[in-house]
Amino acid sequence: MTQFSLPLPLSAVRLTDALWKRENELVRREVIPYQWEALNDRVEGAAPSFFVHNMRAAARAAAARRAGRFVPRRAASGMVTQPDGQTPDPDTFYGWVFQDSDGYKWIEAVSYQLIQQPDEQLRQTAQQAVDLICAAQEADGYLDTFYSLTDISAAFSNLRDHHELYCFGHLAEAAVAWKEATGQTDLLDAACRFARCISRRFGPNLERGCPGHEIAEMALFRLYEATGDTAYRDLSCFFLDVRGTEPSTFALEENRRRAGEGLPPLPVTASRYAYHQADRPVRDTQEARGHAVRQMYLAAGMADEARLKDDRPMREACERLWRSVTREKMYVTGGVGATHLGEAFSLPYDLPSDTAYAETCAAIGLCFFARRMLQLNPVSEYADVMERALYNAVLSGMALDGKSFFYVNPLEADPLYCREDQRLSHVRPVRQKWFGCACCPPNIARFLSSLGAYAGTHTEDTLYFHLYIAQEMNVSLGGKELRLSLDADLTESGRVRLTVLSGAASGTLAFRLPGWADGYSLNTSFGACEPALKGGYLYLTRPWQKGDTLSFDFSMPIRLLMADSRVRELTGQVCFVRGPFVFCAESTDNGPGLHLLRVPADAETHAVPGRTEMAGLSLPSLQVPAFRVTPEEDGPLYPSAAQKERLSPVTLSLIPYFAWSNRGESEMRVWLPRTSPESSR
Ligand code: FUB
Ligand code: ZN
Repeated sequence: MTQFSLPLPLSAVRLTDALWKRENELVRREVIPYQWEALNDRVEGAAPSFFVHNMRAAARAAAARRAGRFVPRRAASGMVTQPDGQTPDPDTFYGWVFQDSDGYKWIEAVSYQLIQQPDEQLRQTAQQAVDLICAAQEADGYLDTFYSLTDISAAFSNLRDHHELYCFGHLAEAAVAWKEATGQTDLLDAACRFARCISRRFGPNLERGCPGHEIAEMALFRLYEATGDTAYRDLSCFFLDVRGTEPSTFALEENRRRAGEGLPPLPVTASRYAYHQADRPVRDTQEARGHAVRQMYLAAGMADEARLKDDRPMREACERLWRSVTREKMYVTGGVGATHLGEAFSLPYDLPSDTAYAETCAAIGLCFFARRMLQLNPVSEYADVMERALYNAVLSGMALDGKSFFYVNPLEADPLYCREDQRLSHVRPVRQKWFGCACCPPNIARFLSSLGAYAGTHTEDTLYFHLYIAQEMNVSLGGKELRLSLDADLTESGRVRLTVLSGAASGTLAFRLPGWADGYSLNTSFGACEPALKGGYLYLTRPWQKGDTLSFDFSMPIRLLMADSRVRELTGQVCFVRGPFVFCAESTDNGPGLHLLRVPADAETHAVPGRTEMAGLSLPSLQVPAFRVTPEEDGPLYPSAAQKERLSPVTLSLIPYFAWSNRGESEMRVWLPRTSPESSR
């Protein structure tokens, strides 16, 4: 059996990184308390969540059913904002069908924080949520407030659209994390009861069905790895195996609903369900398609299956999916999902900057997928992409003060057009406090709180450093314990220093040679050594002991990138990157009309790195000699192409993309037009 690597447990890692420690603490200090208020609908001016409301109502309904009392069917209310003076009905379900998942993600985030730092008050607050969830569980283990409060007899009748299995997945993720953090099994028992309830209905000799919005797949594998109960693994394999097979389970359930309404059946061919990644068996996947978050979560589940079952065809499908995403459908920021129509992947190379969707959750999903690909095969490309998404498309999702969030992460925004142009109605040029559909904010909270589990993975005798996030860690190498310190600050430079703080062990430390580095130098306390290079990792095998140090200096040049010539929207445009950071221009620094800026082809050689302060954080910045076009007043709309643009020299100030829109409303552009060779100066 191939030896695959596992993430370091969060309890073994302590972040010390200037950027990520701050973000982690921001989540703990600002985001988690704020989100608890949001889940309780106590944030003025923010869209209500209804998580606590729905759970309380479902707990009453479940108690009534347990006591044998009749609970009438009720209509749900789609109301997500409360008109003045209107009090929600205490027994009505409000919001989206997946509202439960917001609270589950919050508990998961709290759990990761508690693992890193015990906090009795926070634990007690989270316990309130856990108790509420347990009380809302039906006697048979079913747990979904939408159906509990509307028509429980219709449970599992619309897996395609109604997210019960999605909510289950988030519950299971939260439950495992809560158990790891507190040692308590209350939520885990609830998740396992719900899993058993699902597996009494769906399975090889039972009803065919699979999640309309994936996540249950990876969550069931996690439940299996946490409990050792193979039933959860097998249920996940069943969901993966049945997906995309004929006749389509989504079509069959739709026809059952149609029959109830006296409507004729629709064709039952799977090909209708590409949006749900269910148009073909998952092992035949050729391309990333449909809803981007669903596709990324499915990919993560597939990669888990490939690891846990050593399933070659599944692994090859993951590799094809990876290539499709990262070679054809990913923004330079690591954002994925180019169209707001269905929050979905678009055609290959269709990557518009201003109408981009690039949902924060989808970038998080790409990180889930990348980490799992690294577990299967430590190849630096996976870590390069994970890092790109993390430092750019994920981090942009949260304001520097942790108080507001982006759902959509465009690469170009003009507040005027965002307001006036209906085609951009999905793009917000400033982060929002909360959303009626609030999937992203708690997802960032749980992901950033668990970051320690993404930087490194290990096998019995090898520790892989995938991300250079400064941290201290306890690891076992060849059965012996080591305490290590990794020092790095990628906002400054590519210098990375590893120190053995205590212990002695023999084995391999494998360091990623980052894609952004031109080369590296290595100094060690134990003399010259020549690491072996494989798959973009530098392998050093030796006996390690207290006091050993090694320092890599990965060069971190400023680079000017252009897009593949098949990306229609980016013809003639360039962007700046340095290390893991993609840079952008804001009108706050560069004046309005960013499209009038012109970047010379040799700009990278003249660009100068610097620092800028924002919200108490010192960030990297770039100063770049460039030009600005002066438009022809009263000129024709379409002058002769022989006419040269009138250019004036300017110095561009660029900031990291993730930090845009932290100083009030501003125009922003990642991709900037190049000067044409004929331009006059
Ligand atoms: O459907 C649940 C979540 O809400 C999805 O992951 C997001 O894309 C949003 O639709
Ligand atoms: Zn989201």
